[in-house]
Amino acid sequence: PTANIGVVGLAVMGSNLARNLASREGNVVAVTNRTDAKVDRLIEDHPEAGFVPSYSIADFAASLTTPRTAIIMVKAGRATDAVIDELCEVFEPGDIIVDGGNALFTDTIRREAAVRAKGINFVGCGISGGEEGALRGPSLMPGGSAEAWQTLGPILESIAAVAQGEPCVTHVGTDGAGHFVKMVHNGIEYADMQLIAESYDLLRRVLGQTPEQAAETFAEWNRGDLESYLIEITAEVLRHVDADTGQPLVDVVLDAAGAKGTGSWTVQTALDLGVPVSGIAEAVFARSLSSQADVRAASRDLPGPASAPAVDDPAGFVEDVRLALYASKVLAYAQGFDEITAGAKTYGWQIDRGEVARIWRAGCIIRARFLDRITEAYRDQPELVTLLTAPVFVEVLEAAQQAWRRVVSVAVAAGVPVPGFSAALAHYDALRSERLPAALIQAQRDFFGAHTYRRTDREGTFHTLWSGDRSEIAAEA
Ligand code: 2AM
Repeated sequence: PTANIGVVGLAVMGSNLARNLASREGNVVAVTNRTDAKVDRLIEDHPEAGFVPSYSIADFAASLTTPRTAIIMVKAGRATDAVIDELCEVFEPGDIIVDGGNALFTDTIRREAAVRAKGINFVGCGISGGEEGALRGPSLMPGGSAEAWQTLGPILESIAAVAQGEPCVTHVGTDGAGHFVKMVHNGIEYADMQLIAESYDLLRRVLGQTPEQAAETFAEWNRGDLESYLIEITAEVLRHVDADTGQPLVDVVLDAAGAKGTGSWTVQTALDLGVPVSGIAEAVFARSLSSQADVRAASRDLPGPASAPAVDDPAGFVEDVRLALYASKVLAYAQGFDEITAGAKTYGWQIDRGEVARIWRAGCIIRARFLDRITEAYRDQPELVTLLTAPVFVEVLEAAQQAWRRVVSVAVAAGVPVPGFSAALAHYDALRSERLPAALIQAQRDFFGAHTYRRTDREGTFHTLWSGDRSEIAAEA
């Protein structure tokens, strides 16, 4: 055996990850794939990598030094289970199987338990950054045991993206913690993209900016607090002209957004955990709505406002939109971190949220200057209840909240949908409220279903005899 790390599954992501591994000092990389041709192709195209090829799982296992460490890069779902089963046949106790696919964290929890029962380590590892990230340095979110991290950690540190001298990888937590955090990362990505899209829509529909002018606005924003990969590529996309028609590309792309499901997982999981991630949910729903061609066609002639309100100070409005975007983004990230907090509690993970923000600073789609502030906020206050009250974000919200309200008001008056901005603002105002109308909802529930309520002034659980004399009785908790 000569290889210290192996990759099973040599489609684009797997090949790129294998090449990344091979390019780092000290790694010798074993590779295999169900279809032999992909192995041959990789070896042929990249002789410099010094790969150790195998054409069976048994030979692959034999080519690895112990503890054997293999990263599975196959299609999430049944293929992953099939490859895990094959590896378990030939691996020995103490060896390490890593799933680098986009697995649902509950699958990872199930697989980890099954593989651990055989004495083999199983690590679900979220990998973000797409094909380019896999090749040049992704953000890596491994779960699994501390024992597996001992061996795997240095290997993953060698290939991860680097932010301010630190590799974008940490041992997130046990079993499915890594895939859970990767899922939330993707949910936040949906929210971030939706908020940028709403900003763009306002610039065009309220101010009448051309895509080129909007590109300038985003490029300008990218020089300040909002500096991020997504803002940067937004400017590039908006500037791009379609070769066929000479039109801005954004005007010829069909306005129906696709999704691969990880955003939905984030929201479904949040519903199960009872965590309001309305910013992420609105982003997922906005994509669904965009793809409802029949409902949109049927609704096109519904009445809207007669005229859009005139904006007397266009530059002021642009700055308002920037602040609304920033504030909404703070809310969306706070919601994502709330979900991580709740997930950690429910599944028994010790997740250092500052570390999570730290490893998202490079390599992944949501990389941004902003994540430095989240990292620092959690470093200063590791037990922070909500990101919103970190001094750095209080300052942002203070500076932005009036502008945020103006933007939502103008959008509503103009009939331009801003589900992300307005959901974030509603969340913010609900959290600020001393009293919520939840009191009325509890009383209604008690009325029709005897669901009982608690009181602000006394301990205990109570029920009003709504269909009797309407006196109050103590109820069983
Ligand atoms: P293939 O090249 O033989 O199709 C992405 O599709 C990767 O997952 C490919 O490397 C593919 O192998 C692999 N894959 C898909 N289903 C698989 C399975 N059931 N067993 C092993 N590998 C599989």
